[in-house]
Amino acid sequence: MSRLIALTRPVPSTIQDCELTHLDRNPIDLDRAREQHRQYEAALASLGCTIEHVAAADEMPDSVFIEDTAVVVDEVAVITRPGAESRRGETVDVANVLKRYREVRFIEPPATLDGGDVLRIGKRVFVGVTPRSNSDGVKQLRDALAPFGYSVEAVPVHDCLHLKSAVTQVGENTVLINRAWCDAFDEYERIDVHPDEPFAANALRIGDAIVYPTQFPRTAERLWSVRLVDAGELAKAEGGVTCCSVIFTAD
Ligand code: CIR
Repeated sequence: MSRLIALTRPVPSTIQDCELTHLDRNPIDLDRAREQHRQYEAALASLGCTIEHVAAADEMPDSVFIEDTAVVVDEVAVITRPGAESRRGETVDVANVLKRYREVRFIEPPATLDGGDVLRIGKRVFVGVTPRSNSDGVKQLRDALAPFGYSVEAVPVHDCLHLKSAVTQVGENTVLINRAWCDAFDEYERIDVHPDEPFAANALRIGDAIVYPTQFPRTAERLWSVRLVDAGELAKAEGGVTCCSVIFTAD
């Protein structure tokens, strides 16, 4: 029987120096951030994931946001080339771990790609073209995944960090979306975030459960099978619930 693996990476002591694009810098309580990260891992474990840690990287302030470093499907792992130069080194250790589970491909310059811009729904892979992920990144991801029957489509997104800041999958055919940032996905059933909660579209679906931040109670009311986690400290670093793990199946 196949297992669900969740790769995670510890909150680095330097997280205060993280990249910020749409938020002002606010003090991050390191102990609280680490406790919240532990709770997040516990939630994933309770939903059936085996947690596998990639070694901590204190010299890389955004390394906890491991989602951005890899796109993993059943057949292959694609190691990204993050759009923020400060984040490029994060991929090395992640690639070394993923090599144990998958054939590995690499996104090469001049392409950039952040995993946060990649939303896979079945065999369709949507990629937000943002300051972090360029059209070469979309093309290289397409070249890597097309042989396995995936379609890779660019999606316009604006005013937010990543595609998955604006839209995530919450049901077989259902997405949670902030249409002010991404007005697409009309072939899916769309649940809108509550107008007072623009940052609320980032949800992590595991099986039929939805791991979801406590910070967005009004949008949470529109969802089901919600497993709430307090991710307030990591949110100050512009991270959501999808970005702290890379989840895939293994034998
Ligand atoms: C960054 O700007 O790269 C980090 N401070 C936050 C990355 C969040 N990643 C994600 O949502 N996939």
